[in-house]
Amino acid sequence: MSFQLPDLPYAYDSLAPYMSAETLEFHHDKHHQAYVTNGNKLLEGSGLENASLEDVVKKSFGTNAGLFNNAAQHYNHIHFWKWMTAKGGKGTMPSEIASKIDSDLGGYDKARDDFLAAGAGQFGSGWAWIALKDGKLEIMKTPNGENPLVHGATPLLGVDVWEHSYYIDYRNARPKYLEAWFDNLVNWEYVAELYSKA
Ligand code: MN3
Repeated sequence: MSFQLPDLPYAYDSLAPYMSAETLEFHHDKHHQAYVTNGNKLLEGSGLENASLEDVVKKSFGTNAGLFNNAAQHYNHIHFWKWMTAKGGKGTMPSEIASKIDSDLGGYDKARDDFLAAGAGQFGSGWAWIALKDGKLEIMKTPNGENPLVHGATPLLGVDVWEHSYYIDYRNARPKYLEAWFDNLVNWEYVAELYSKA
């Protein structure tokens, strides 16, 4: 099954001022599109043409770096667009995921601190995550396109800390981007939906 670029689930200008239309135009139309285009070229002849995207990610990890990088970034970005919403943030968090964060991550404030620290502390390009592993939430960080799937975990929330995600709006100030993102854009209803399916 070939990869396809999904439409953004909102207008390009709807996440401003926290993420500009210009950032989303480059990030979605150019960067994500490139992962789709290159991933489809590398999928051909890989033996994984009929696998699900999750299986392509897991099976290419450590065996086919080119395909893995593009397929994993395709997977990460499909969710990244849905992990954001114009009316996001703590106020929209469903109670089930709130109590799971309380019991596993020491509450919202500590989870926020640890998630922001993971994002700021990821050297170079990568992602910070809240993932479910063995029934428990964990904060993780990964380099480049790597994600929790290849570490036996299910990603529930992830933030892109590649410079293309914040350089237009925040220049080099990655921590400012992370704070604005976490406090204003996180779509906790989508996190809760992924948790209920995990
Ligand atoms: Mn990106």
